[in-house]
Amino acid sequence: MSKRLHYSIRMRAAKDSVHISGAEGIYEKNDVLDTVQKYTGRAYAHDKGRADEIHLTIEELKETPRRISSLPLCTLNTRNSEAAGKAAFKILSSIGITERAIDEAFKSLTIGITMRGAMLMDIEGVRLEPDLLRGVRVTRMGITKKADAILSKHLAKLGLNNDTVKEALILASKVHKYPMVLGELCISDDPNYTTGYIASRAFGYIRLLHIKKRGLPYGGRAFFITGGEVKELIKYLQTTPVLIDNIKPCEGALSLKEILARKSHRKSHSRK
Ligand code: WAQ
Ligand code: MG
Repeated sequence: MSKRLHYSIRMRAAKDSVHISGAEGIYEKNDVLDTVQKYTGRAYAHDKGRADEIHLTIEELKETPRRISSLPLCTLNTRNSEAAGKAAFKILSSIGITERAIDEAFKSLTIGITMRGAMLMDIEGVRLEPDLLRGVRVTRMGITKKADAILSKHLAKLGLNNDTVKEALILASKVHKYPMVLGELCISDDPNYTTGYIASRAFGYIRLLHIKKRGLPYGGRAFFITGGEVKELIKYLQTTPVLIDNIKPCEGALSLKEILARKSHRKSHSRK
C-alpha cells in the first residue's frame, strides 16, 4: 500500500512585532496551496489588524499521523465566574487532581503573565516543564476534511461553529490521548473571550462560560499530569503528528450534576 504524504502547515502572524494570529493543521498534498491561501487570508483579515509579518511553515511529515477521535464536547451551564470556578474544582478534583494543584493553576493563569505554551503540573501542583517562562507548545495536530465537515455541522447546531472552538477541541483531543495527562484547564488570552474549558478523558471537553472577567489580556493552559516520563510526553505534545478522523458527540448546556454523573461510564470506556 502506498502511503500518502502528509504536511504540517503552521502560520503565525504579527503586526508591529506583536503576535496577532496563528493557525495550524495537517493536510494532504492536494490541499497545501489552498491552505496556504486560507491561512494568509486569515492573517490579513484579523480583528487585531492586518499582519505586517507572516511566517508560514510547510513541513513534510516523516511519520504517518496517528488517527484519533475528538473528545466529546459540552458546555457547563454556570451563570457566573464564581460558579464556573467552583464547578471546575469539583470536576478536576474528582479525577484525582489535588485542590492545591487546581488552586496553583488558577493562580498562575490569572497572575497576568501569558506564556507561549502550557504549564505541566503534577497532581500536587509542582511545575514540571523545563522552561517555566515559555511552557510547552502543542503542535502537529489537525483534522481530516471529512471529520471537519462533521464537526462543523455538530457545532453549527450549537451556534459554536468557529475557529476558536474547533482549534481548542483539536488541541485538547491530541493532548488527552496521552495517558499521562489527567486533566487540563484553559483560559483564553483574548480580552473579549471569557469562555474557557476543562478537558479530560474522563469527562471530555467541558466549556466554562464566564471563567474569565472581560477585558483581561492574559490566559493560559495547565496540563495536569501523573507519573511517567516527562521528556516523552513533551516529545509527543510537540512532534507526534495526530489527525482527528472521528467526531464524538457535541452537546449543549449541561448542569454540573449531569456532568459528574457521567464520569464512570466514560472512564471505563476510555481505558480500553
Ligand atoms: N500549546 C500549548 N499552549 C498553548 C498553545 C499550544 N499550541 N496555544 C496557546 N497556548 C496557551 C498560551 O498560554 C495561550 O496564552 C493560552 O493557551 C490561551 O490560548 O470552547 O482561545 O489561543 O469556546 O487564547 C477556549 C474556549 C479558547 C473555546 C482557548 O486559547 C470554546 C483559546 P488561546
Ligand atoms: Mg488567543
